[in-house]
Amino acid sequence: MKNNTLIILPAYNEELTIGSVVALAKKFGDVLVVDDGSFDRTSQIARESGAIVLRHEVNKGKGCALKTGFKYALSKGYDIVVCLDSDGQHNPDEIPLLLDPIVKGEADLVIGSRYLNESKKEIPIYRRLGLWVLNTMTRMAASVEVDSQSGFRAMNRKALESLDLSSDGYAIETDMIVQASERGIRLMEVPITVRYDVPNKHKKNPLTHGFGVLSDIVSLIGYKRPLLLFSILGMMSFSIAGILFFWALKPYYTEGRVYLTQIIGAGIFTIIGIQLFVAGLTLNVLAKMVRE
Ligand SMILES: Nc1nc2c(ncn2[C@@H]2O[C@H](COP(=O)(O)OP(=O)(O)O)[C@@H](O)[C@H]2O)c(=O)[nH]1
Ligand SMILES: [Mg+2]
Repeated sequence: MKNNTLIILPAYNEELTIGSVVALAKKFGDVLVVDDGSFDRTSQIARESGAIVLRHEVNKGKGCALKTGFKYALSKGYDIVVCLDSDGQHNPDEIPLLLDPIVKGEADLVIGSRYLNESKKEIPIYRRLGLWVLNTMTRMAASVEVDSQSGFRAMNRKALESLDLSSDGYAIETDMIVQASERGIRLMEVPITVRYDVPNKHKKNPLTHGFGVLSDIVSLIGYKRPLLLFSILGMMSFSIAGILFFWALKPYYTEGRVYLTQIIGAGIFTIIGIQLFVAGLTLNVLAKMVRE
């Protein structure tokens, strides 16, 4: 091992960009490409460019690829890991920006953020909306406001050792933040740039990607803070009940009658709301018992 830094590049069918990302990244440490069952020449080009390559025979997801990388870093004794996307959206020349606070001992986990500079203007509008939802959900789960979906990150060994990540897909980004906030890992953000003019910048359709991450984050919140999640769902149910109730009563003053269907609807949503609250309370007690 010549370096104490391992740069981990999760890659799925990135033959167009992997070579240049590896070439630029290797100035800053050893480079590990985790080829996650690509069916193009990702592994071959990564190896030719000077990266260590680990390959999953079948596609297991970005989170799983990162975990393979983290395990490798721990087993080989690296002090620092950096993760970035291998599709060319992140600029490897910005790696030192993320390393700096770690080397200086100011943070354990550094996240490259698109929101701290002009970079956020580059984010397409439809993505901004989705990112806002995911950032808000992450804030609910971890009580920190960050660019939660950014894959450009650096971590020291302390952070690496204390994370025990369960997510296999893109939700790993939020999972890391939630655990960091629970385990006393010092988190910091630094501004980075993100390019949106690269060929295969998104592997997945934005809608399925967004909803996939959202449902994973909701289950993370359900697991970490069940009372919060179920209270919100309960309140939503009560709000619907309230609207139906007013709708049902409206004709009472003018015509002296009420809408029966809306009354029944309001009753059903009230019952659902109460059940959600009870479920939240029960799960909260269970979650506490499990943690103790
Ligand atoms: N290992 C692995 N990497 C993946 C997978 N899906 C995406 N990636 C990598 O994760 C990074 C980000 O994925 P991308 O689809 O560009 O995410 P987006 O830019 O947020 O839409 C890229 O480097 C991809 O090659 C996967 O299933 N496995
Ligand atoms: Mg991308």
